[in-house]
Amino acid sequence: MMHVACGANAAYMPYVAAMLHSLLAQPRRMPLTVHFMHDAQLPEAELERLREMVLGCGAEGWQSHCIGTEQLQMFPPNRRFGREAWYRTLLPQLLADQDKVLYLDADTIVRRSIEPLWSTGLSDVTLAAVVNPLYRFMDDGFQRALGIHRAQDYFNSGVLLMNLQRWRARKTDAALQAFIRDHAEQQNWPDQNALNAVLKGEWLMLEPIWNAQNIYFDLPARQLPISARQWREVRDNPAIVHFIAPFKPWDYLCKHPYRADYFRHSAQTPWAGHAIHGKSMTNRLLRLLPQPFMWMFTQVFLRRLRKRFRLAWRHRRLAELWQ
Ligand SMILES: [Mn+2]
Repeated sequence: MMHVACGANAAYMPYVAAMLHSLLAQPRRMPLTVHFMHDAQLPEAELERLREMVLGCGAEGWQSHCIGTEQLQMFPPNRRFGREAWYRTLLPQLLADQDKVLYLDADTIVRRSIEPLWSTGLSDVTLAAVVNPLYRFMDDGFQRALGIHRAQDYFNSGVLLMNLQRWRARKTDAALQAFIRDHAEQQNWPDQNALNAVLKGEWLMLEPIWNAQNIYFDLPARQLPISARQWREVRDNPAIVHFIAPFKPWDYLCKHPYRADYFRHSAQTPWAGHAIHGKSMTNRLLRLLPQPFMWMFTQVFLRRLRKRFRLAWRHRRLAELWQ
């Protein structure tokens, strides 16, 4: 039995449904159980809709796990990420009878059978994951603070093949709690940084096709810590596409090469036809720019501009006070 876990809040139900639809649309020989993590705020009817869809799509098993606030208490709040980001770290406890689980973020789409991934050997590692390279304009100081000095030593936590038995045996929960306690400050990627810090040297590097992050489509091979062969494969035929920030398929500004895959699956879920975000006049113009420029423009340039305006405005106020 393959065990696949994911989680969502009410706002993310349409997206996690599309992900699960894509997962169940792939050919497979092994039976599969879906583990869905949510909180008590999720309406019962929404949960039931997802359960019906998953079983209707042919999953052999369905288990929902309601996460109580007490289970999330130790996790610090974050400006960008909800506490749902920490759900994946609860899997070793939640699936106490299982040895292995494949965790998938709600913002992924599966395009090929996951059976080769599922059968990856994990005998000497706590998990398997794909490298998360950084763009050049990003500050990698946070990685050095975590004790990570090479680009290929930092993994993305959106797709995790977890060795639950080893996690429990090596008391990874305790190590994670200690890290969180000692690093209460805001982290750019909270759960991902914690996992990378705690599992240094304890994880197996997967082929990039299993977690095709935007950067693999944005940059040439020579700027990435992967081979030319891996670069071609991940772009031509990714097995799991991961729609990283800032633009998700449901954002008007998204120009991801595999965006259509998301909509093809979304259209076959009970949440079909959900709203597209950010269809404003400014964004209509912005969308004409090539994607990396759009990215830079909204994430770096606009922010700086806003900051400058706010400062200028404050200076004026001060000047007025002096008069
Ligand atoms: Mn994600």
